[in-house]
Amino acid sequence: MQFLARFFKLWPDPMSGRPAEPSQKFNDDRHSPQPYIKQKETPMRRLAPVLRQDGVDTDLIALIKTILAACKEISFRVGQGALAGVLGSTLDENIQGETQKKLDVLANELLKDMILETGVVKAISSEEEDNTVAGNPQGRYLVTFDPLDGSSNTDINSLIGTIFSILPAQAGLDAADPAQFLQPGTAQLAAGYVLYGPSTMLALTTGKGTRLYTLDKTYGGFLLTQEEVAIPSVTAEFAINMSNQRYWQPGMQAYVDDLLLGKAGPRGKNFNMRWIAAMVGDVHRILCRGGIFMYPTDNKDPNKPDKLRLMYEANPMSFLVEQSGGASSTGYQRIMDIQPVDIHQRVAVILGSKHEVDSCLKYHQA
Ligand code: FDP
Repeated sequence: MQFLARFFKLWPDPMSGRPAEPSQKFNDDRHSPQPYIKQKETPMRRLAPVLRQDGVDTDLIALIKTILAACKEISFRVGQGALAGVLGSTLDENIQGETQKKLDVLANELLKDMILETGVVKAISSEEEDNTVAGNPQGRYLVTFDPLDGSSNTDINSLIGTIFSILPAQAGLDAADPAQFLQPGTAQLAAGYVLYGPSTMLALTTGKGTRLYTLDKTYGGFLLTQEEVAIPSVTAEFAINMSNQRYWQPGMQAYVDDLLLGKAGPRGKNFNMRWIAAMVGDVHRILCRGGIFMYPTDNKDPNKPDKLRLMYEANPMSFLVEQSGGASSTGYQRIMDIQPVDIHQRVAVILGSKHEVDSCLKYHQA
């Protein structure tokens, strides 16, 4: 009897459709340090009416829908896994000297072709393209994207995603000129990612908050499943590749040392750690329940002090995080204020729950 009572307490109430009461297990200090946040119930709505309500331009809506059409196809192929025959590496290397995955190539081709076909895009820039690719000289938009973030996760059937950022086209610059992309993150008109996980989800902002949508595979479109993302400002969860600790700058080493000391240290509370090794997965967790994500500067390879790319990783993620009440910095500067100098530029990234990001930044000032 006791077992049955416990079982039904965890099951959603069939009458109200409300989530079941959280079990104590999920609020355990060691496993889920976040307080249980009851999400506002969100009416199921399709993407286009939500964007129209936000006052988004018709051409921009059409462009976003095209990007998502490509992502739906990527989602389908990712979901097919080994059956799709697209896993494994090609023999090519991209500009960063990384071996391209077949899925990277495929996702890149799909996005590039479909975006350029819209006619509203002046040029695209992609992680997988050495140079920008010109589109319609009269196009009003520029799109920069990482077709498949977290690509080391592809062969292990783990989280991956597509990240995109839309900028205004610049008058007076040729469609083939990469300089038109060198705009700070504050110029972004829209940014988002599509996460290929157990469900396919879209996080999107056009500057009116961040919303989450879920791909309804029965009808083939994205439905609004969280109207307003709000990152809790306080957290006890951090994400960083700890194996690089000895290569970090002293400020970052001291900050993480204090997190690890937990209750016994100056922070006076225990922290939990998560690392998905795909920025898109780690940022998604932060949008859902808070936390801090860091990929700091290190001296492991003097030619590559920073890992993540400004234009198609750090900027769009910073836009989504700031629009959810979070913060995003290199440690010394707000990421979205950086004036880019190169389309494949790399930056240090510290983003997430506002108070925790502020705490981390204090160690950088010392
Ligand atoms: P990946 O190289 O697999 O594409 O984009 C860079 C990135 O993944 C991020 O998505 C991820 O957060 C990070 O690199 C993983 O870095 P580590 O290999 O150091 O774990």
